[in-house]
Amino acid sequence: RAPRGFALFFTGLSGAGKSTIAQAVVAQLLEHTSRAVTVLDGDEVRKHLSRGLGFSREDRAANVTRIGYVASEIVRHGGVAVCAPIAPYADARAEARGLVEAHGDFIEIHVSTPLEVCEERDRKGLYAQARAGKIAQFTGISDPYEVPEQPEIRVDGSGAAPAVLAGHVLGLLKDRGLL
Ligand code: GGZ
Repeated sequence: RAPRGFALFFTGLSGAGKSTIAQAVVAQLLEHTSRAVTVLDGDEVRKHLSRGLGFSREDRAANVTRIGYVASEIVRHGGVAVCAPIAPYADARAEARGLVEAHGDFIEIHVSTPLEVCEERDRKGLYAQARAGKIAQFTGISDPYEVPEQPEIRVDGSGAAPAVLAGHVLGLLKDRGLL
């Protein structure tokens, strides 16, 4: 029988390091499993699955629910789904969790890099644009981020190298018998 699938659901601010840490996790995962690992990359998701959606509360919820649905299908077939949206609203995260948990484990990873660090780095210049009012509803500046109260694990992107943080995530997966 196929092993139980699981979803890794990274959530956190823009620039927190979600994608970078997710990539490091995938690299380490592939050394430990022969299972299919599918990354639902944020840019790709908004280009295809969620094309046309913006950043209103409703659109963000729709985006996160779609990601949760695709992840649930992957998990249903025993695969590993890796998702890394901002997912700022607790209710949308809970909905994604519910979809996945019908078929396997949902591991919520809060990438808790402080806003000041994300804004200071400002790798894409988006925070400066948000401060200047050129981007509306920007998470952390002019739009909320509801901090996860009970994620399976919290990692601070400013606390250690991505590979080290990824190692913490792998450790959790081993503890849970998923690897
Ligand atoms: C937040 C925005 C916004 C607004 C564009 N607020 O750092 P990035 O650029 O590459 O990642 C951010 C991405 C967020 O999309 P998500 O699909 O992850 O968001 S959500 O889960 O809330 O649906 C950022 C860019 O899109 N971006 N405008 N207003 N991030």
